[in-house]
Amino acid sequence: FSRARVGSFFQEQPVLKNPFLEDALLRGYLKRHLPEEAILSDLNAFGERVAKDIDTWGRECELNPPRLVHFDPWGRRVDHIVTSEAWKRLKDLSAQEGLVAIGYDKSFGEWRRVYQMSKLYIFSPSSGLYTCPLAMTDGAAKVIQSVGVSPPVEEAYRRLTSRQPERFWTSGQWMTERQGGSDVGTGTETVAIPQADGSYRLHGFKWFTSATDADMTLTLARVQDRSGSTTPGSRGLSLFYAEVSRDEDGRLRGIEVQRLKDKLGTRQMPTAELLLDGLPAYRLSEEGRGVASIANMLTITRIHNSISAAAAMRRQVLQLARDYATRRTAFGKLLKDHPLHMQTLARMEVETRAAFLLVMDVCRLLGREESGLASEFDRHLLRLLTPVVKLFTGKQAVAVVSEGLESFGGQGYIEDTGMPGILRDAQVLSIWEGTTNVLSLDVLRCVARSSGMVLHAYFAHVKSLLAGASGVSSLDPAVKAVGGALSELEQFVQIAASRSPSYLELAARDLAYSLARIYAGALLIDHACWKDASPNDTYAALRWCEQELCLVASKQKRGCYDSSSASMDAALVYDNLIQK
Ligand code: UCC
Repeated sequence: FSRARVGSFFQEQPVLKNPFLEDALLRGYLKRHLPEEAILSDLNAFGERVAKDIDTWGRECELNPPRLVHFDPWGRRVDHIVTSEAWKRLKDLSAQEGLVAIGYDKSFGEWRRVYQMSKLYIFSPSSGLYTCPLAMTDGAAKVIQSVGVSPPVEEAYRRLTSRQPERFWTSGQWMTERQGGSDVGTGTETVAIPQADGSYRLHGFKWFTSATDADMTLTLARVQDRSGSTTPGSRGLSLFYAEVSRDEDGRLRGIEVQRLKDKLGTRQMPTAELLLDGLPAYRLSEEGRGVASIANMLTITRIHNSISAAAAMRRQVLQLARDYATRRTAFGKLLKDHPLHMQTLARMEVETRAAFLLVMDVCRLLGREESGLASEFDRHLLRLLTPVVKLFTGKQAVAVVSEGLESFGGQGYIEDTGMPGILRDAQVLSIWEGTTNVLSLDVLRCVARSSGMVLHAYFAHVKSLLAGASGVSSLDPAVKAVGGALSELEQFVQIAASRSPSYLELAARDLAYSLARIYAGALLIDHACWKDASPNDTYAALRWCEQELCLVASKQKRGCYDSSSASMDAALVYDNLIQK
């Protein structure tokens, strides 16, 4: 008998280094827009913590997912969601590092959101999905701010934006019910029964409530009148605030946790089905203004979603794949010396840069709005770009992270490297907080509601970014490409304005993608014109602008949005059924 020989070669694993120091674009962007020493050194120190400690905590959350304990040993219903120690540490860390608070700190002026989101960008891939409760916490603080920081939510606002771990609260966002996650207006069945003291009791079933261990929540319900009737549709929905608390017997007040969801990814985070059985709540919006009032929360969570998307791409490409390429030898040389491998990583890098600049621009606009500096023009841009950037980066993240896994060969497919989890988690980014199609339709709606003013602001801003690059000969091909695509888009809009709503609906997704690609091109060009820009910035802009930027124009020419397309699409999808 002898032991099998296992050989002496073991591949070195990729090493996570300080994600702030490793990110040339992040540092360049901040140096350009926010060159405050205190902020840069805070981000540097935080990046060090992420690489040294926090990444391990995030991994621990994946390895020890939450579980639900329904009953105590003596049979009493307790509904305890048991989370890992690391998940709890991440809550304290989030308060200490001001991951929500910075966004509400007026001392950082119009750049408060860029600072906050830069920190979240560094944190996100190591956060064990703690960024999800933070997104909802931030969104809840924003909603409270918009309805007024006064009782009964004054204390909640202070806690949501606190830097003290013992005071810090997180919030849930319980919107989704059984009848649907997208069509909230039709699908919400939860009723709110008025109480003598002006508060309400909520009764209903929430089908998908993320980070259910939150301290409070915002949710939608229909107020019942004296006869027990409610108003159907969106016009019947109001916004409610409720605290998650326990009674003297340790039972959740007015809530039963039915079960935790068994999800493809984001398993670090407790997502539950909740029966609301008399949950005490306060109405925050006027009656019937629930959707409009919670829209502020959706704006914030969609921006967080976009940051997580850009961060997932950055971690795979810059942090891990490029480090691995300096360690792994195949066919006689390191991966970094194979030009085809470098081409693949460079393409991912270009996608990541575009995503980063798109998201940061939305954060810049949000910061301007919140500090009172936004023009009408800025507000229109923010409204249009929020869904565009969310839907676009969500799709990019899935593609780039998937490609990133391949750059590790078979190891990218091995569970305990931690990499498959990044792909699983990325997949949710295009689904929650509004799917790609729902957000494409949101783009159409905001165009219609603003009588086209959001597009007017968009065209004007892209033109001003391009004007800044005139005379920079190295960028000429990119400037021409974006300028040409913008003219095509303007023509498309003129033609589409006279067509039926169904024509626009078929064009909605391509329109959103065109808006994103053109805008990203303009931002990459703008960044490459900055005085301290590098040749790599120029190269990234040129490469991005080589692709088809205005999809919607070429598809329109091919008749893709004509009414015959809709029936042919359906016939193709149901091909075998029609033949029967
Ligand atoms: O809860 C979920 C899981 C939590 C996970 C959290 C993760 C956070 C990310 C973490 C990163 C790591 S998922 C649930 C997500 N659900 C959605 O996102 C809903 C998707 N559906 C939509 O967005 C739809 O477009 C609806 C529900 C908004 C459509 O409803 P309506 O009633 O048909 O909407 P209307 O009629 O278009 O708009 C009603 C009002 C209007 O205001 P007024 O009446 O003043 O004109 C709109 O202008 O709401 C306003 N409004 C908006 N305002 C609607 N959408 C928006 C918007 N996006 N921005 C501003």
